[in-house]
Amino acid sequence: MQIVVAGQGYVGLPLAVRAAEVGHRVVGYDVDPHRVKQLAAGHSYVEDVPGSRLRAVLDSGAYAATADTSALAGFDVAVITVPTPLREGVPDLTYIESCARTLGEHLRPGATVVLESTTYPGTTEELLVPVLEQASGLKRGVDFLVGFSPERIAPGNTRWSFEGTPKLVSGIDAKSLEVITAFYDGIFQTTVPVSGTRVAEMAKLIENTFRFVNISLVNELAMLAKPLGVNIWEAIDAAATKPFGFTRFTPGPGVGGHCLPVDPLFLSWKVHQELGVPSRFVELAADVNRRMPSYVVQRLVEGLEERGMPIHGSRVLLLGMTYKIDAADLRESPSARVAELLINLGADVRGAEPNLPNGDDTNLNVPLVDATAQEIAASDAVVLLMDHARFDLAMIQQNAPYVLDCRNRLSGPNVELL
Ligand code: SAJ
Repeated sequence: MQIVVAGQGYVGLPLAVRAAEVGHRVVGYDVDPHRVKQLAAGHSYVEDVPGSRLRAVLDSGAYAATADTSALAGFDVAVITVPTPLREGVPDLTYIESCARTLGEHLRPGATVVLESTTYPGTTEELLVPVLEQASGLKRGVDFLVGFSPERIAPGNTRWSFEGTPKLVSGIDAKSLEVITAFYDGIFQTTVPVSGTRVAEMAKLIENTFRFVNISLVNELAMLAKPLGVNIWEAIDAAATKPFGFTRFTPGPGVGGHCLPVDPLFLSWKVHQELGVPSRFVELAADVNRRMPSYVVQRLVEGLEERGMPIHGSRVLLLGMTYKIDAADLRESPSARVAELLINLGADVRGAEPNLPNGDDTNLNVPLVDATAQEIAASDAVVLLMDHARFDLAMIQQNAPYVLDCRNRLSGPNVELL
């Protein structure tokens, strides 16, 4: 079939390439001409899509990247994978709206549109469908089909492949569900049809709110365990021996990325808008997770003071500036917040991030250095924020005068655990 995937980011590009690999003719549409140029040249900027796979579907002619809307004509299925950011706590659906308008102008009878962007329950039927009808003059369910299917991209997750991750599918009516299920059956090993788009929209928010709240739980317990004289890491490991009814999460310097700090707030915003009541779990979890960078800094200040050093003027090396272990993504990184707080206290802060070659245009607020033995030995304190596989942990442990370990990877007289 003729497929359009609108938005060629970390969600859209893997879907577009996979759809091309299974035999569809795919147009990867993006409004960013720089991205389109990179894709057309066979350069993948998505870590889970190797350049070799992109070039293979380009060379076969099964995939083409474009910013030209005329290339959207005649699609059988269009999938919307555009960003849905929060702006001061309010969901910004303008990308969905403008994309729907563009697709609507090319919508023809018999075609199908699927929304994958994470959003609050009701978006598909209250926003997407009316815009498609208005732009096309066609009628939902009669002339065209619509549904929602949340993305479950897990950047860097080697255990679950893109096509091996079960895919929730939904439609505004039975025919939409049938066609959308058949489309995704050709791409994913397992599809899971649900009764309506609101269920699918809500399921996605439940998935990430579950993580967000449970990470905040262990973060709060980490802050409470230390004054209670309990090693939270050992206690969590012990709890994790329970073979049922427990999911293991670990404390850290905060919750970053483009999913977890954002998705749950879509839910709390919608609940507040529609029902006028707070989502207390989400708001409390956000508060606890937002406090973790300050807690890391507080522990570092205390650790340096115990060693007779004021934070002001101390040389601090932060290990791991990206938001997630072994990821090359800085979005909402708690490490950047830790750096900002330390700079405000007058510390001399450097960062080591092996997943971003030094000198990368990262807009980071600290200079990037290599985590060499010399650099580590010359620091007054080292903070292990992300235990990237590229770090030589033994060397760090041997050379650091004092390490605040936020990942429970080191041990020794010079090491303190978060
Ligand atoms: N984090 C903790 N403690 C934990 C787990 C995570 O502090 O126990 C922190 C991480 O350091 C990071 C943040 O939370 O800063 C988010 O981590 P994440 O493992 O949830 O990774 P993400 O943000 O890439 O989440 C994505 C999500 N995928 C989708 O939304 C489709 C999430 O649902 C996946 O579970 C996750 O990938 C994954 O498992 O890789």
